[in-house]
Amino acid sequence: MAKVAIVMGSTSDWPTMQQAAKMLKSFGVEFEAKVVSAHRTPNLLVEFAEAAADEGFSAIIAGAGGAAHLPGMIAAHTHLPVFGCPVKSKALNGLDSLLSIVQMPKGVAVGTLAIGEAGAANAGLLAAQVVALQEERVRDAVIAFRQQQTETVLASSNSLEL
Ligand code: RP5
Repeated sequence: MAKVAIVMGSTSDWPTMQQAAKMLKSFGVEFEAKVVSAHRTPNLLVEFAEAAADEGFSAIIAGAGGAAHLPGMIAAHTHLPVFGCPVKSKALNGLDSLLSIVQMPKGVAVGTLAIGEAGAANAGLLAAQVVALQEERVRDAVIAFRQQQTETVLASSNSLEL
């Protein structure tokens, strides 16, 4: 069964990154979550990223805040798709995280999501869509989720009153 890795620079990123985990769980996608810091555990980063494909991961979600090198450094050590999540920082509200992740030079790709929880949730959704290419069960769950979401929005607009 395909699985997804969720890595983050610090345990302080977990409140944000657990949105990705919740999304994957809702689709029945197996995942592993762990702290891997580009700055504080650089050797673990290389070890993890180099082994990720052989470990059976289909995609990697990487979240970090501030000078957020983690997604780019992981992408440099694997051919797996990497989805980068900018975590809101205290000093600059995540704009620093976003710019650190999004401006990858040509040749090494990181798919960058929105700052904060919405981005992390969408990273989970994107990773599930990657898994859905191989697993019909997950594809059906993603389609059902999208249909349900559309129906909820359509129904909510019926309740608008002056
Ligand atoms: C980054 O530094 C982490 O991704 C986190 O967003 C930020 C702050 O980390 P802590 O000081 O809270 O551990 O590496």
